[in-house]
Amino acid sequence: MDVKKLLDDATGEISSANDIAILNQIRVKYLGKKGVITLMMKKLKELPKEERPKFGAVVNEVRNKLEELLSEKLEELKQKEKVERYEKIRVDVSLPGAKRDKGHLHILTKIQRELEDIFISMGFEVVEGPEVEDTWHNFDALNTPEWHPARDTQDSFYFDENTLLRTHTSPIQIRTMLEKKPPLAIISPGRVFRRDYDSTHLPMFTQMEGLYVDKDVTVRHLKYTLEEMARKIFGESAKVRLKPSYFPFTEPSYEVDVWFNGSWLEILGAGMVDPNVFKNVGYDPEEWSGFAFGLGLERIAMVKYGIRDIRDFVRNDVRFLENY
Ligand code: FA5
Repeated sequence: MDVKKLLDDATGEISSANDIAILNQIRVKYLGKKGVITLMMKKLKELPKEERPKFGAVVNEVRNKLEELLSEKLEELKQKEKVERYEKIRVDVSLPGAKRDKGHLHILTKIQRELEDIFISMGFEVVEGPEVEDTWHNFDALNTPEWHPARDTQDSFYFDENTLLRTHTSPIQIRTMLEKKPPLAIISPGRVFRRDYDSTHLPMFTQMEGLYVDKDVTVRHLKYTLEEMARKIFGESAKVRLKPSYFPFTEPSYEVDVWFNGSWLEILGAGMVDPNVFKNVGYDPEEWSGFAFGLGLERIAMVKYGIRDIRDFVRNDVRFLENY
């Protein structure tokens, strides 16, 4: 048996083993129960007596040497596996972190809150009402009977003959007056729906209704309230202009423009509450008077920020939304 060759072979195998499983196979091959060295020890008995001590010593030496090599290699491989494991889970703290985009309120929500603050500071209370409305609250009680042409200009989405998506926030006037005794001052923001769609009209848009009922209310109260709102939203130089208009539920009625950035722009409808509306909710028109208005929130945002196409509000394009 060429012991030197055996040692060389084994040393070569051990040094090229690159994982612990392979190293274990090598250990079994040489030192296991049926391993090369073990078998050599067994052969010892077959040798003549005088050769046994010398051969035994050589085999022992080889076994010790292999054990030493195996355990050195085992340490080395363990170390290597550890490094590899750490490498896999290593975090490079010097890399730039994952940047999360920070969201913010939608421009319309901001305008709505801004307007709410302005009117609350003037003593108005915020109320809300249903988006699915009946024709009585949306039209009839607002002095707009079925035959009235104003019903056509606010064509909407009907569920059945008497139920529709409200076309304006004005039904809130009726709901509030049926519930509260005058004097009162409310605003009511919310979604409204119409069969409209172009660069200045959406099928779903946002209005804010205002209603003030007290004794001896005049157009001057209305104009002052709207001027105050315009100055706070658009700045001290903003001016307000009332133009005669028509709504069935106000008399007289106005369309209201603001002067901003060098031009007049229409942002709302308003007027003095029609005596018939007071009668419909059981208020005595001889005793009570009031004004009402309906603002278009998208239009206010368009004027303030110079937005040309109203459809941008609902396109959900972050490149647009990011600007506000
Ligand atoms: C009304 O809706 C009345 N209810 C307003 C009112 C309330 C008058 C109380 C008197 C007393 P009008 O249809 O004009 O009026 O709409 C009011 C505002 O809503 C408009 O000035 C405009 O700013 C906005 N608006 C109307 N239609 C659309 C639309 N399709 N898309 C976006 N904004 C609209």
